[in-house]
Amino acid sequence: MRAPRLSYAGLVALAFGVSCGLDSYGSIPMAEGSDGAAAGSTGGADGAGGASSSGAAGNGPTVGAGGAGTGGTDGVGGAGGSGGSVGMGGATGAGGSGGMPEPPFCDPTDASLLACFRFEGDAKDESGKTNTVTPTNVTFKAGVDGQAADLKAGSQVFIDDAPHWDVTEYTVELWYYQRSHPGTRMGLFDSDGRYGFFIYGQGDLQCTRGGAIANMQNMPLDTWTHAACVFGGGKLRLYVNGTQVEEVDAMAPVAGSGSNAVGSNAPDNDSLDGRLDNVRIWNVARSAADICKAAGQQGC
Ligand SMILES: [Ca+2]
Ligand SMILES: [Ca+2]
Repeated sequence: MRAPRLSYAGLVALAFGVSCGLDSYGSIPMAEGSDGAAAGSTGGADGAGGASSSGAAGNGPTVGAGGAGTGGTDGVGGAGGSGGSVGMGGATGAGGSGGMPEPPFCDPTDASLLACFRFEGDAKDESGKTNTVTPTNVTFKAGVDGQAADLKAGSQVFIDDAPHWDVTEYTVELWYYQRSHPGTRMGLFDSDGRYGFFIYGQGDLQCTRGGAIANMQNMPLDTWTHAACVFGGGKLRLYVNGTQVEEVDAMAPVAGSGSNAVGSNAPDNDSLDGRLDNVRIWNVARSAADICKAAGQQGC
């Protein structure tokens, strides 16, 4: 993009036209002042138009540069320097238009997304799949991203079984906050008979698939942690805060008839004492870079 060039006369006109304003230019015995103010008005309008149209279309910097060029050209073309100056304002506006929009956190057009909960005051599944969801003893409190589901003994977000829960790969990713250690275990997510994501003992975070376990011990209480279980290609992986901490061999889940639960075992018991936020379950093995980004890390 090329910035408009202002003549010296234009700059003078700009100074008068802008600093004096319409109310006062009439008192200045210079015709240029009057011309500058009029031309500036035209240039300004064109510049703003360029920025506005490119921003609304969301076409990014390329079209944005076109908008700036139009504003600048009109400004220079005007008799007054103030036109060119305001034209540059159009260029600034176009720069802010940004690129292609990011998909939403819960993208209902993503066929691999089986369930998605943001817990913004409700336990609504926003995956676009047909899931029957039944929350029990769940309230909503501060989370890592807006609100979170707050759970305690007897709490769960139950999801009925459906054919799409029979998978050969999967990813469960979420933020959790644990308030106390379990008597036996606490469920983060369980797809009954297929796979699970639990906390045992004194903060022993476990991805379970059949007899295989990928785990990390001594996880802290009262701390928000991003955690993910990923299964694909015969490997079960646990990620903590976007970094893989263990990988073990495992067999793929077999088709079954199990129900699912967020925040407890399925079908019941072993509830989490704590909070969950931004829970997503997929029928694919998400990449290390995907998990790293979901955890909010840089340089993934
Ligand atoms: Ca949330
Ligand atoms: Ca179970």
